[in-house]
Amino acid sequence: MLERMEGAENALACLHDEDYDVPFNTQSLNADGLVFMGGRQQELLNGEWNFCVDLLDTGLRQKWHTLQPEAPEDRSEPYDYDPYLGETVPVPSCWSMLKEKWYFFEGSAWYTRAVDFDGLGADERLFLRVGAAQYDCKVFLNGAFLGNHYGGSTPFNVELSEYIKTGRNWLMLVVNNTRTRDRVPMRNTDWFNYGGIYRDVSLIRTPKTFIKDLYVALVGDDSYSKIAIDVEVDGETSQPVQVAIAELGLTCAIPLERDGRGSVIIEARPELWSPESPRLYDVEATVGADRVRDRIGFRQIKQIGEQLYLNGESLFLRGISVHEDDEVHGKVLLDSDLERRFRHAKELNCNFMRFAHYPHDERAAKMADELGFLLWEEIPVYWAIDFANPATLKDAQNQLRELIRRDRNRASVIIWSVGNENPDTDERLAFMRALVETANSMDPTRLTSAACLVNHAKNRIEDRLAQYINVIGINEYYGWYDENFDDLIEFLDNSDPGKPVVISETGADGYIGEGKLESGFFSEAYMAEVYKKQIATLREREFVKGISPWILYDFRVERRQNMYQRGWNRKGLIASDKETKKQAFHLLSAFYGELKGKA
Ligand code: GCB
Repeated sequence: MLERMEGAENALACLHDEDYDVPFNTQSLNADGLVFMGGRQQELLNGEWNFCVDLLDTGLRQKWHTLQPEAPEDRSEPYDYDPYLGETVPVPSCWSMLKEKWYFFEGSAWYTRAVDFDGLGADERLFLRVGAAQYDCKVFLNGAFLGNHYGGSTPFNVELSEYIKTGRNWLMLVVNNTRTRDRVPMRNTDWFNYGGIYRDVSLIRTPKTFIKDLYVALVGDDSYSKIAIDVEVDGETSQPVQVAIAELGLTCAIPLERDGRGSVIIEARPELWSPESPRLYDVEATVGADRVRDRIGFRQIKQIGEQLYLNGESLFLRGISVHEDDEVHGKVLLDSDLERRFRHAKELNCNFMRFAHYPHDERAAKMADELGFLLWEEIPVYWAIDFANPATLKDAQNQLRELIRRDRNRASVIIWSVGNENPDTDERLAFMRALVETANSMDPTRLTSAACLVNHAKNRIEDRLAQYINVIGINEYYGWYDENFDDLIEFLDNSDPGKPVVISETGADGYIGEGKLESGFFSEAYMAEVYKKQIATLREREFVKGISPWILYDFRVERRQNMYQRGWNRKGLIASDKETKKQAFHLLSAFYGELKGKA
């Protein structure tokens, strides 16, 4: 617990201390702390929280977390904010969407709420889980600093067991969305920098000894008859972990090493998961009083030369890219929004989606598992990351590990992407290789990729990272940023990638609102023309094993302000209302329909 200095002493010290945030910028909450969630009860802490924007970080300077919840008239000193009284906001939400004056706000904001707790049993532990807070989140309970998390799109846990009291507790989260050069993403992006706690916050009770991680996957050769199960247990036990897949008539006991980890490979013949037949199995694991569950599909994804195979059958990815963005809710993803996203992807005849440019809500991959979509998941290593900075690598690696731990039981996820449009420098190569190694070591059952830039100097596919990844993503905008469309033909002719290429982006802006144009850049007609040409050209190329055009819906962004954009990227096949389809939607749907018919 950080001591609070009294009155004038504190008021003065906090004005002169520019290292006020050093004790709190610990990045201490990381992937190693994640608690496996499948089948666990959560007590949601969503709802109204006290709230205050804090542009100058006055709160950390004055140590607002140490303020007692006294009545205003009982205070022994003046203070500049009262965490216990005043304005409230809903959690989850993005503050940018709540008030016009907060729209562009970037800085810290304080969230405070009471947690009335009925006590912890003798054999219990308690964890706080935050689904996502953009970008940096510091956690305080009853005045004690419990840790700090970096990364705006992945979940994190904090153990509260030693700090929670029976009765009333005060939980404070300080969330900061300042864009800086060393973060992941860095300060320049082509999507909106929403701020806030925008996914669920909850409490989780576990037994003293609990299953911290469970990873189940089909492995081995083409007989599709081996399932690997890895478990990790936190706490003392001499018992093995029992795992059952009832529908396969399978049970096994996994003995644990000293570090609490154990693994087995068992013989099994599951029906394979695929987009056409998204078969999932209930998997249950128990140790002592702890029990977790997951619904898991078994499938094999493989890259050989320029080919992709799903369960041994050659695969073409009929995809679409999608952001997590909404006109009204910002980054908060409603179930109805998610359902609509998949409905539109089905209408497009897709079997694949690229979740750009950061980890999406975990419900999305679960739904893809159920509905039968293949996914590309990604971390926001976007554009000019500070590749030479070890702290930046640590942050990127942590986000990747959190994502993989969160989603590696999802059959839908076939690709981990480690970045987007990064320049081919030595520093970037070392940085990205480290990420690829992390992905491969945590999850050898999936492919790696990155959305690479066109090598404009040579107009061909050439990127040193290509030798380390399985699938070469290429973002190409021939017909838009590269106005000479025929250069695409030359680009493809010049290339000999030796690996499958997924056109991870292509497209054009098409504005269909008031004042729309009938032809030329930003017109719907021009956008459709680009799609026609792209489709006609890309379909002819053997090494192109998938396409995920940019993008399903128009999305909000600060950096685009011409009169057809007005703060929006208009490359959506559907406008920002998520209803109005542009011509290009129908073109892509017809093309994918034809491919689907042939498959
Ligand atoms: C890109 C980026 C994407 C942008 C898109 C565009 O290459 O990867 O984030 O939004 O182009 O519209 O320019």
